[in-house]
Amino acid sequence: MAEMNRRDFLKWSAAITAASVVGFELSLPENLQAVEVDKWVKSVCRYCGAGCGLYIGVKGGKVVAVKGDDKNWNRGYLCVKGSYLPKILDAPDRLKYPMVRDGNKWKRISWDKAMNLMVSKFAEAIKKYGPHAVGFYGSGQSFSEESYLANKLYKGALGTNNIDGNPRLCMASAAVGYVTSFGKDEPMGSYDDIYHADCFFIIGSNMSEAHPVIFRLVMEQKRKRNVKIVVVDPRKTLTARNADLYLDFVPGTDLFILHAMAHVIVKEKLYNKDFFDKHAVFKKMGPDNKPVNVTFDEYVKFLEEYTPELAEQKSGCPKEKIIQAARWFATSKATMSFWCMGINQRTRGVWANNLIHNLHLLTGQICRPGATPFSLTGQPNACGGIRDVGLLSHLLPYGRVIANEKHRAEMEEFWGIPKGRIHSKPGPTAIELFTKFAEGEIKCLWVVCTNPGQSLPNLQKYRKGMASGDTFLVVSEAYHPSRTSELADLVLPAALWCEKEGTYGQSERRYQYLPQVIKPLGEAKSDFEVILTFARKLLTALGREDEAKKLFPYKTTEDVWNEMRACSKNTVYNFWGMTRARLIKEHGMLWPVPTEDYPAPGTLRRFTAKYGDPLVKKFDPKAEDISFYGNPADGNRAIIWLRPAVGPAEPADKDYPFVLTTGRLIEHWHTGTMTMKVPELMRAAPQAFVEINPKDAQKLGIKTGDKVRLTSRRGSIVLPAKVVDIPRPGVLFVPFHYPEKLINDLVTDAFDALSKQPEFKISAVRIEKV
Ligand SMILES: Nc1nc2c(c(=O)[nH]1)N[C@H]1C(S)=C(S)[C@@H](COP(=O)(O)OP(=O)(O)OC[C@H]3O[C@@H](n4cnc5c(=O)[nH]c(N)nc54)[C@H](O)[C@@H]3O)O[C@H]1N2
Ligand SMILES: Nc1nc2c(c(=O)[nH]1)N[C@H]1C(S)=C(S)[C@@H](COP(=O)(O)OP(=O)(O)OC[C@H]3O[C@@H](n4cnc5c(=O)[nH]c(N)nc54)[C@H](O)[C@@H]3O)O[C@H]1N2
Ligand code: SF4
Ligand SMILES: [Mo]
Repeated sequence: MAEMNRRDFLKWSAAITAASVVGFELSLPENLQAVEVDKWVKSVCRYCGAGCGLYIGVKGGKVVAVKGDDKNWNRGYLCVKGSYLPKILDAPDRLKYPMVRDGNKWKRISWDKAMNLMVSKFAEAIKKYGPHAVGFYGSGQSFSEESYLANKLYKGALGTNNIDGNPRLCMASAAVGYVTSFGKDEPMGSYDDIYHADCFFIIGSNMSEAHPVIFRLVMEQKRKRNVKIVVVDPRKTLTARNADLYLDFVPGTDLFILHAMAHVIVKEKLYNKDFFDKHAVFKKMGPDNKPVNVTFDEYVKFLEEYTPELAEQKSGCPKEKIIQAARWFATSKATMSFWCMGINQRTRGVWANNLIHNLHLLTGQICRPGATPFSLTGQPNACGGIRDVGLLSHLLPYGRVIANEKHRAEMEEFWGIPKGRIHSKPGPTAIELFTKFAEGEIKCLWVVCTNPGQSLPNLQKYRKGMASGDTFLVVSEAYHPSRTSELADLVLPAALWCEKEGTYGQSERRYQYLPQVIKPLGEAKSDFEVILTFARKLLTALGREDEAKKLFPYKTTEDVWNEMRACSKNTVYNFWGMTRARLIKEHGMLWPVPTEDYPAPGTLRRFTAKYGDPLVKKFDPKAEDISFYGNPADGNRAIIWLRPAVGPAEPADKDYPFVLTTGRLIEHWHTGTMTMKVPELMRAAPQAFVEINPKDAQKLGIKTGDKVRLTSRRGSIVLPAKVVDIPRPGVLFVPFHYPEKLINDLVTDAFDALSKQPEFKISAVRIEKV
């Protein structure tokens, strides 16, 4: 393992991909094979939203190994990151004690002093300026119970919606996409569909590196059955290399491709009229920015101009490929789409999501085994802990929204707080929250389980705000210094993953329980304990001791879990039947699970009574089978949207002739705080680089290893070049993992008007040799 270079490593870790393609199985390196342990404890990987089940091997009070759970959906497979999880726990820079800033130095303080300082700062700001003077920035990696508590404290107790999280950078467009197309969030299908689909349409997702175990299951099907894989991506990634049909194009132009596919489907009459007549309506935005219904004929007319020829001209993708993709999509027995940040991190991210849903609704490739639009979730708990719990500034728990008076009243009653307590205006989203903090409108901000000092776009603007001496920044972190904690006034040591307990909700509506397996390192505490203590102390400091007791009476995370179950009960998210005891026993359960005796694993397919959704009859008693009951306003139908094709905010131009796109490598997790503590992963992917196509490199006289400078309208950076036939000509790729090379200094903070998700995938840059 030690001698592996990145190529060997990829080959191996993509046991994954390669194994299924070339037909051999690769085993894990020797040092990862099961070692001797005192016990194995069932849990879940803490990295990606795939949510692989695993067992944690404990010996002498230490975590010494993990192995895949063969009874869970991942059937015992883990990717490299998951396999090396034990090594993140006792890295030398783990934060063991609360630390307070003392000029340019850090001073250790006691938990009592830390909490008192934090409480006094927050209470003072609230007393002086009102509740909107404080804020919270959370994470799709926190446990659901932690996020639920923070949400209740801010929205329910303090009465401010100044609470958002990193899923705004990640899943917001997917969430708003589901809501606008189907009335409610979350995928309707499940991983089980992989076993039934015979066409996989993968767009804007590098599954082989970012969701390797899911991709492995897909590749397995390819080896066993006659399935087709279509990949749409401006980079010829490992995922694309495994496609039967690969569509490459200029970043930001894929709305034209999706429209052209619909155009072909309509022109060749490959649609399913029975299906959309019964289950969909067509809509466009009217002149006053209100949606209006239109007919199928109007939709056909709208599509007329979006010919494959136009798409080729705009995107650079040959029209024959677009036509072929459309035919396979429509005529396969069952088509399953996967997409991720190539679609979501866009100024037209919601529209792009809608266009994918359109294709499924137009062809009836939905709500039966194998046919489903499946948005891949980034973080392990972006679904359960953020989208479902409602920890975004416009949301309330379980499908309720701030803007809806009835929803606010429901939550006020449920939480037992005065009517009108929940503020009626949606709060600031990630970028807006940090803008308000930079401008001093928010005086105190608490960042938990995320590293915005590295992961926000147009970074220097927001880093300056975080560093400002006039405001108070608290960061709950497991490691210190991180690119955020270095800017903080107070840092609180966080227990990691298996040092605490809680629940994750993952890509396919799958909830899983993660037990505490070992004691936290040093004086680290679970975020749950810290948020709960802070909530009580802050309310007390505000003279509201009674409310502190009444709203935050919990002793354990299970108490909170039970409140969450009750909160979901009469909603389309109903998971009342997922008791803690059941989650401990089962290998994940998929909501809806309405009753405690509802059989595990729960609901594999939503919106179809025939394939087992127990809520169809409740919400739409007259439905025979399919009902999009999340959208009663349109008669329980889904919406096919007429969304014009619009390009990115900052396309390449004369001054900045290249498109910079950013993203992930299989070895590293986001800002690297965890995976960069694993020597094996570090050796395989030791440093930042910029990928450039050989044709561009030749023109510019750039060779692999040469130092090049990238410059955008916002900043510049020097990186070693890697000349490789992955990005198409005109495209440069830089991973955002490396803390010493902040690529986000260059990235635009333009965001989608509907989801407020930034366009991390497209910034114009120029490149020169230095
Ligand atoms: N190894 C690893 N795995 C991870 C993570 C990690 O940090 N490391 N993070 C997790 C998280 S939170 C997330 S959100 C996911 C992200 O998972 P992915 O979205 O799959 O990963 P990315 O590398 O961000 O980008 C995906 C692809 O979008 C393509 N792309 C760029 N521009 C465009 C465009 O205009 N249109 C289209 N259609 N595609 C475009 C890129 O070329 C890239 O291949 O990964 C999760 N899994
Ligand atoms: N250029 C570019 N930028 C991007 C993206 C991109 O594709 N390109 N993708 C965006 C996306 S999709 C995402 S999801 C974000 C991710 O960005 P971040 O959320 O900022 O990145 P992470 O490294 O996951 O940060 C999690 C932090 O929490 C700490 N931590 C781990 N466990 C715990 C815990 O239990 N408690 C506490 N308190 N802390 C803990 C980790 O050490 C780490 O510092 O980045 C976004 N930024
Ligand atoms: S695929 Fe995702 S959940 Fe599974 S082991 Fe890898 S990082 Fe963990
Ligand atoms: Mo993400």
